[in-house]
Amino acid sequence: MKTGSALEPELRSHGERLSWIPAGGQGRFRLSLAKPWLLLVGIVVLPYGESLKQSVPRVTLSYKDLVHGGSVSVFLSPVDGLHSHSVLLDEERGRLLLGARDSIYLLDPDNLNRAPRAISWPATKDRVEMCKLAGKNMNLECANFVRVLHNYNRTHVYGCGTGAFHPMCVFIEVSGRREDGVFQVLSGTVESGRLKCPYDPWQPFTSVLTDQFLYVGTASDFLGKDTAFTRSLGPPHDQHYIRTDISEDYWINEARFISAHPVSDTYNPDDDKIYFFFREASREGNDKSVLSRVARICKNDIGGLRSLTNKWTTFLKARLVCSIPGPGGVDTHFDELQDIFLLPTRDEKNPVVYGVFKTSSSVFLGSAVCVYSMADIRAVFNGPYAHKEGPDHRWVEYEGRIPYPRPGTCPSKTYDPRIKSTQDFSDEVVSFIRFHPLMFHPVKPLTGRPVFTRVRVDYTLTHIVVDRVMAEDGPYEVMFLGTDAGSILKVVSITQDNWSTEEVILEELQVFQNPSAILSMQISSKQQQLFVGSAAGLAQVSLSRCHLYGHMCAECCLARDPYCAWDGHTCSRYVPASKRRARRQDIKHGDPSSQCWDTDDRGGEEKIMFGVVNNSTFLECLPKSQLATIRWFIHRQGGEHREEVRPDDRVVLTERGLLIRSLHPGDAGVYVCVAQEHTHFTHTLLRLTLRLIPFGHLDGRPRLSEDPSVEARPGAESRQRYKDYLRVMSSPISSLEEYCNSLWLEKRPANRKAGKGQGAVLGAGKWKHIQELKKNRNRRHH
Ligand SMILES: *[C@@H]1O[C@H](CO)[C@@H](O)[C@H](O)[C@H]1NC(C)=O
Ligand SMILES: *[C@@H]1O[C@H](CO)[C@@H](O)[C@H](O)[C@H]1NC(C)=O
Ligand SMILES: *[C@@H]1O[C@H](CO)[C@@H](O)[C@H](O)[C@H]1NC(C)=O
Ligand SMILES: CC(=O)N[C@H]1CO[C@H](CO)[C@@H](O)[C@@H]1O
Repeated sequence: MKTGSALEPELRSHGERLSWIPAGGQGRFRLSLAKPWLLLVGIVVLPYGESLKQSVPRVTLSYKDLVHGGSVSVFLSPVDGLHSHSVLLDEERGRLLLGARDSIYLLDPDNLNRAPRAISWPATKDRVEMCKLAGKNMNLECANFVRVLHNYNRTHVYGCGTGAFHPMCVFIEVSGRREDGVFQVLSGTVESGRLKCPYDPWQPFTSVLTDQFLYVGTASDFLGKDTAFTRSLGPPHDQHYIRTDISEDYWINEARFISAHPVSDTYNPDDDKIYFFFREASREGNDKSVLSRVARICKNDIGGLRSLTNKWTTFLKARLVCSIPGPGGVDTHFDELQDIFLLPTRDEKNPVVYGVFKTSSSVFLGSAVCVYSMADIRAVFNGPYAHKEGPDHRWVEYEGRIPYPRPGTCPSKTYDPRIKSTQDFSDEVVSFIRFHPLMFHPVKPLTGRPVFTRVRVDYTLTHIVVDRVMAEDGPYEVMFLGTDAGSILKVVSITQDNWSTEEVILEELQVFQNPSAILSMQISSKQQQLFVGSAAGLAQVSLSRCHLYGHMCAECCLARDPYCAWDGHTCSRYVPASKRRARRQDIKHGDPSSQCWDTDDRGGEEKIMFGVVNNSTFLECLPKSQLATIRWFIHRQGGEHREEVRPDDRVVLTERGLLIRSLHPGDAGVYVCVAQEHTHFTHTLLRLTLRLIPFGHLDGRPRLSEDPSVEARPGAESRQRYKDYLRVMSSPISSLEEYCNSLWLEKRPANRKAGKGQGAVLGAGKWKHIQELKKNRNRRHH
């Protein structure tokens, strides 16, 4: 499918205004949001006219926020650029191996920076020279990027690296205690890594090691053209390569391998298979496109005789579709598979398959998550085969006779004593599979459409891991999605009683100080941690940080985070088994009025600010939740009632707070900032008392707040300034106690974000600023 560039409307920025821009001059209109977070949900029109509700992350946490919240720690390499390409997490042995550039690290998964150990494994000087001569990049390509790390047996790990465009593999001995046990590369075991590891460190590829056999999907040459799915290693008596057939038109063409997983299909171990996922170039007549695939081979496939010697004889593949249905059967397709995660279920034969895809169009950028069942995948492999007359023909349904045993079936003595191995297959079966490896039907997502989509954002989703979390109202699958911009989205898809689903982005996390594309991601449900690799390093992030949602039951409830519940005192990790009652949580509706007693609206941070008549002032109020809408109320000095602040030329509502351009004496009063979320639920974030100083009174006086360091120095001078300051106020604070009290109120950690930079200077020269008492504090008065 091609996305229609003619239909693409321009995205234009109109400040904070929403504007309607004609789409492609076809009389359709589309909502353009320069600041999409102003709405709870942005509406996006897909290439074929379907509109899509797109949610906004409820909470966005910067790297600094996460560090302050004790939620992230990062392992950075002692030398430049770690390139965390491969992570081998071994929870049982309490260790984490990290494959990086020219080295392998042995880390403590509980604390990445506790006594890390490293072994150096560079490419040879000759190889680096040749790589440079071939025109490759010295820093990013001509080194040994370790991309394969698997446990081989109790004492040995098998690893491969790109070896400066000359892949190599080796056994690594890891035994004894992590701190002082054996950790060494066995240089006597170095061997060629061709067909086991890519040449190009940036090319997608996959590998899995099971029963001492290594299965790899990779490019097998320097140019990365020939791609194959192979098996190698194995017990000493059984070592030879098996690979996919080279016929590109039928088997595998310019594949980018994404993942591979051993899965049992039945209780008979002879039926055990390796399922693997990739995208590849597909030629249908003259159209060339990229399509995503699920494929499989039998674990007991030893290759055929004659035409498929040392080639798989049980290889089958099917298309994996992830699309949004559109009007008239024209769907919006997400064709390029980026990552796969298998979420285990109680039945190990039936894990849930999560896939991340992106669009192929360079105009319509978008990513989606689709979910598949193993039952649907097996049904497609049991269905009709596809048939192609020749290289220039299209695939159609095969309607001829199917040989026995059905091609793709694993040999098993249990089923037919005459067929003990794949070498017992008849020529008919072997030649059938050579030309009919593709199934006619595609595999469609469970719900008929993606469970999550992100379109028209300036990043794509590239990685996924999923955790199943037990909450008060049932189990939830929480997705952690890595992006090429270095952020992580934590998403939950919630199914309502009427079967409609709602996608909620609980958090958007910046896990690195200098964001760059995420290269690897691993989850440890046991440790409640996520390991995220990038070119910069390896980050360890907790799956939840309930305390950051706020102090109130309502804030905890509104968060709708299945990991968190209100325990009567704080928002904390929800443990389903715990006997503690009065755990308050409502993931399905996020409705505090059904869960919380503290919903009466008397809370909120309190502050005092001073403004100068005829000058501008800025009252900052940032909700923790980006889904909240803010309303301002004022109780004027001497006024009877509180009224809602109405914006006009002088009073501007911005997304960070209220800007009053030229203060009138009548502007004095108590300003109340109220957040509204979940349709009706409101709570007060801030009560700000604005007092006014008549213009001109400060002239000729010392400038009190220009240099806080001077003010902080205790001494007679600053005390004098403080007294001066009190004197010039039109409504001076009556006592020192009151002054101190107001400072104390300002410093309360009630709302960290709202407290940050309050009274912030707006474009310094442009708006002359309020002299704020806060900066004028003098510790000696406390
Ligand atoms: C593990 O494999 C290595 C490499 O083949 C071998 O040298 C070693 O003896 C094996 N160890 C055990 C415990 O089997
Ligand atoms: C299902 O219920 C939700 C609220 O619980 C509502 O917003 C939605 O419109 C309903 N969907 C359908 C198809 O009735
Ligand atoms: C504020 O400005 C207005 C006109 O711009 C002027 O008439 C008034 O005197 C000023 N008020 C003060 C207190 O300076
Ligand atoms: C007291 C005070 O801050 N006055 C300022 C008000 O704004 C004008 C210009 O915008 C400044 O010149 C004053 O110093």
